[in-house]
Amino acid sequence: MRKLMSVLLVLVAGFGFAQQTTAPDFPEESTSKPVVTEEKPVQATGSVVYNDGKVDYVGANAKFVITAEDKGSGVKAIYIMVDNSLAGKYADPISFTSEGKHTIGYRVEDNVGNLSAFKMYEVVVDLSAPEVKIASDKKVVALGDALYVGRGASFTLVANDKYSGVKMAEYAVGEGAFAVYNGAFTLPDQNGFQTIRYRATDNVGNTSETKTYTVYVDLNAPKVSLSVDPAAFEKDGVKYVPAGARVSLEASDAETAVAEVWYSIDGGDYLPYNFPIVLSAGTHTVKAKAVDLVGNVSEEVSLTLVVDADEPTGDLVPSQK
Ligand SMILES: [Ca+2]
Ligand SMILES: [Ca+2]
Ligand SMILES: [Ca+2]
Repeated sequence: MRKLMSVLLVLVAGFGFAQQTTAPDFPEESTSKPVVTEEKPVQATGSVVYNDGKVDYVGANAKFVITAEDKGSGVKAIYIMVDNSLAGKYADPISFTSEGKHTIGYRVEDNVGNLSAFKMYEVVVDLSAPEVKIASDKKVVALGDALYVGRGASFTLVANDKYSGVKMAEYAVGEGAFAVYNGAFTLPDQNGFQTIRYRATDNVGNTSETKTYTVYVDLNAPKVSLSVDPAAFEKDGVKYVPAGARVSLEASDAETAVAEVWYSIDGGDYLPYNFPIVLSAGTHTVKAKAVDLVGNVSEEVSLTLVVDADEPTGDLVPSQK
């Protein structure tokens, strides 16, 4: 008993457990050792096992089986420590209920009292699926409950996993089947609501809930028009207006809204439009374009007017009749 107590003290000191009071046997190493079988004496079963080159990762329901052999007298017992607590003789497969890193220490005794070296097995239990997010390279605008994006937008998935790491992300467009995500993807060139479903799976097989992302693809630029008040008088294809006439720009967008309206006079720089434009006398060309909330730019429209500021003249000519 005295010997056993000193063994326990050594062990407790060795593993840094000062509060262990009722520890079971965990004998010291001795010569003429039994061996734990193979390179990996602790085998995980009941789950996908992923090794990142350093440590095993397992999913839910994993159990750990320890096997040992002895050439002479035969294996008497395998002594184990689970998560650094003495756990007595190994009998049934070991399991863990909490996520994160766990350890199984073990030592084998043969039937004549020889002990193997103490070995430690580390495993990370991963019970949670990756988090996955979707993003677009183009501006996505929220209007009411809906999201809108312009022509040519591409989408990326970003997945993160706490323990075993992301094995893959997948996505499906519309009613299509899931495909493995390999980089940015685009949606079909169809105006209207489109749906992307996406999910991610970690290296031990935890798959996230499938998320749905619905976005309105706005392929259409705003419509923009120019008008003048008072209305032009047209003669021989030329539009005449009086001095002080005001040129107005109107723009509308069927899907989202107009974000910006621009105008240019006589080929000058485009300027933001705020108020109706009053032109000086002579011939002028006003051009306009508009941009919707998701960046679609309209075609340019133009209006050429002659501002007739000259008062008419009249002579009274006596009639010969
Ligand atoms: Ca032996
Ligand atoms: Ca995970
Ligand atoms: Ca639009």
